[in-house]
Amino acid sequence: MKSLKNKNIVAGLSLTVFLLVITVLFVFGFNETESNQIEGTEYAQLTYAPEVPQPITRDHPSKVIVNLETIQVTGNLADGVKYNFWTFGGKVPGEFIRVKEGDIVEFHLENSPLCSVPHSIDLHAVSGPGGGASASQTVPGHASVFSFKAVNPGLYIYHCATQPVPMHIANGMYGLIYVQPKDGLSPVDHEYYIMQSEFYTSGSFGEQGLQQFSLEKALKEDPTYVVFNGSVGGLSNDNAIRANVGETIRLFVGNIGPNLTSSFHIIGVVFDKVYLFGGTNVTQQNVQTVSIPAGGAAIVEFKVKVPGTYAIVDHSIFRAFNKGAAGSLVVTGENDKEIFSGKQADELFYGTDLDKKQDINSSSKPTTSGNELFGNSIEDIVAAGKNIFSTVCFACHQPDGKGIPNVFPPLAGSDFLNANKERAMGIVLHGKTGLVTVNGKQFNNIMPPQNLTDDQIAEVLTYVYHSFGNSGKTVTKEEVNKVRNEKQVSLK
Ligand code: HEC
Ligand SMILES: [Cu+2]
Repeated sequence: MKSLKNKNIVAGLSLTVFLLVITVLFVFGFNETESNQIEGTEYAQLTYAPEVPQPITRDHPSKVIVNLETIQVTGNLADGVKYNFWTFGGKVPGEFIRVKEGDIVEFHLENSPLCSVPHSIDLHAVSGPGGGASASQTVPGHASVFSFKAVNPGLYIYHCATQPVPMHIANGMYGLIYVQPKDGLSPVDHEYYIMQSEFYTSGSFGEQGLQQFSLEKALKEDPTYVVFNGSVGGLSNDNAIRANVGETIRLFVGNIGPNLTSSFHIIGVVFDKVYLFGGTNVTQQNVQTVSIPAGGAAIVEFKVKVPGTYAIVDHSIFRAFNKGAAGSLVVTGENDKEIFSGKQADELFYGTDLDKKQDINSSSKPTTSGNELFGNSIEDIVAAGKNIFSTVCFACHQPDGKGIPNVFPPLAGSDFLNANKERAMGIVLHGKTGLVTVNGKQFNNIMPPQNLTDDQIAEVLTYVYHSFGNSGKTVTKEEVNKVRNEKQVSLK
């Protein structure tokens, strides 16, 4: 009797515990698996830089099919500079892939029958050996399929992982995949895709024609080109990103390298929020420059406040001015003079301590002039001018006189220069701003007045006219002196 009663109690108790466990499982466990349940199948939207696929609005994970084709194409690395790019989707950088945290991604890597070598993909968003590399090795004319779960949200690089891997990467095989966090990100007015990368070419910067990959330069980590979105100008003019005053912008920025770390910066913009390394936390607010490692990414957000063209650069600044790492953000709309006044005055300034100033000047000015080191023959004048050119002018107009597309006009074969020698003297004497058209290309930049003597200006211009395929004119110091005085008279 007693034992029977005990048995009943035990049975009753276990039933209660059982029901409790079921309830707990139901309330917490089952509900949770419901919101994580894969529902439906869809094709990923893919976009070319600088576009980013629309935010994903569904509130559940799905099976997402990605079709990405590897294909080799010959394209422009810079004006007149050709390169045989190896690509994901036909362009550099490869197409932007957007999926959502928890999605099952069914990846189809299709290697074009026109390719000469096998390709594959390593997605940094994948948890698994090689990031998909061995599962996706694909010979030309084949397609490989593998699946992965987008477990970790964030912004990730993808790249080819076929031997020799560095060469496949250096030839253009990379892009970005964004695994949108479950809860999404705050809405913004524009999202854009920017990828920084390096090219190592057999010829020097700007050398025309088809360029070969240079293993030697790649090993020295000495790129010929550092570019945004695949080429010099890949993020400028028609390829620039755009917004209106008052709008918010989110940039998904990748840096594949293959060697260098990027010091990503927009001149005249402070990043309101930075998701460093492309992770999911806002790691800092109010940031000027973001460091992006090779094979890494970052997300930056900011609001544009006044109109104008903003230069997007790698602040390792020689890369921006001399290797192509410059793009633009064009902002249109109403000005706000309180945020930024623009130039309010340009007044004469005579210096605070004239003696000191002269000292500084004389030590920084080129010391060579026809009177000192050289004689008076045309060869001597040209030689003296060459010295001045390679101390002063070369920094902007480049040692070969070809300038930099969109930034510094060429002196080599310049129709503008050759047309009018007095005008050229005036420019070296007084500087030049505003629009100028040289050989059909427009420039709108600033050349500061060059603090040179009449002798030196005569020499450097004679050198320039006798070099770089120019018209062979000679400029004398008397002519320069005349232009100098005319200008002074006309100023009064
Ligand atoms: C700090 C950079 C810089 C330096 C240094 C410089 N220039 Fe320029 N130069 C420019 C820019 C920028 C322009 C175009 C200005 C514009 O857009 O209005 C220009 C324009 C010119 C032009 C007219 C356009 C053309 O291509 O024919 C001449 C000629 C010229 N420079 C000669 C020289 C000479 C000679 C020197 C050296 C004594 C020199 N510059 C030094 C930046 C520079
Ligand atoms: Cu490849």
